[in-house]
Amino acid sequence: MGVVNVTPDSFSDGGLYASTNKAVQHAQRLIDDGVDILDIGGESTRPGSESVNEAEELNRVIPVIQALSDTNVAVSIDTSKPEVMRQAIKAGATMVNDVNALRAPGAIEAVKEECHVLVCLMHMQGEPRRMQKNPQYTDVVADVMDFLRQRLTIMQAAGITKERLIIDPGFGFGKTLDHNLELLRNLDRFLCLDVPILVGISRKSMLGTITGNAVDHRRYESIAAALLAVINGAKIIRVHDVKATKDALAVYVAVNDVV
Ligand code: 7PJ
Repeated sequence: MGVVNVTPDSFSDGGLYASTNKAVQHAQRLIDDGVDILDIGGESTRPGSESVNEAEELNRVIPVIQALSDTNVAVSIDTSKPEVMRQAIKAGATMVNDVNALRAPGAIEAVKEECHVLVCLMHMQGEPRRMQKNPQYTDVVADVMDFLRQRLTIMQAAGITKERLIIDPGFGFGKTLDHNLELLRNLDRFLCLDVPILVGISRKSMLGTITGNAVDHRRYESIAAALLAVINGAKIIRVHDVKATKDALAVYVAVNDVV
């Protein structure tokens, strides 16, 4: 899965049209690099970030999804807002990636009748603005597991079948470095939930804490983390550097003769 952020560049006055174009061009580059899923996001969920209103988020992501709807890669919408989910699906998205695990009122209803749409349920403690203030767990693996198990049960009770569901422990979302490492080390324990595991660690601050590198210089540590996640059971890896990650994982696939 390749990350496509649609956020206006505050340093240029190109406006929305320019940011749409830039995002589509970036997506095209990821397609050339061999991406399987494009994850389109119009609201930053980085620690400390403020939320974006619905109209603005729609203005950012819908034109990009429309422009990508006739390519042959899957399009995922990274949002927590039900109306954004609905319109993104109408525009051609076949996956909803929600860092809030469909907890917003109306979110389950927005996706449940769309039988062809996959849903990624991510664990997050708190909300982006304050989540890194003082994250606490009794046992991070058990706590995240309980949350995801509960969400999976709620989804299936609402009529969203298991084949449509994906889980994600949510690296960096209300977690210290130790919490993140504990989750990565024990990722295989989530296999018992019997749905594919998605992992997003690419360029995250947990990697910067380990290496001391700034966000735009975390390629090698991102690839190492991606490889560890795959070895420990992840099926989908959300990354910025698609080509580099694919090349690294090709060695793993060759050695293990898996697909
Ligand atoms: C994730 C995400 C992640 C899923 C972001 C960033 C923060 N969606 N969206 N998993 N992270 N499913 O990329 O630094 O880890 S935004």
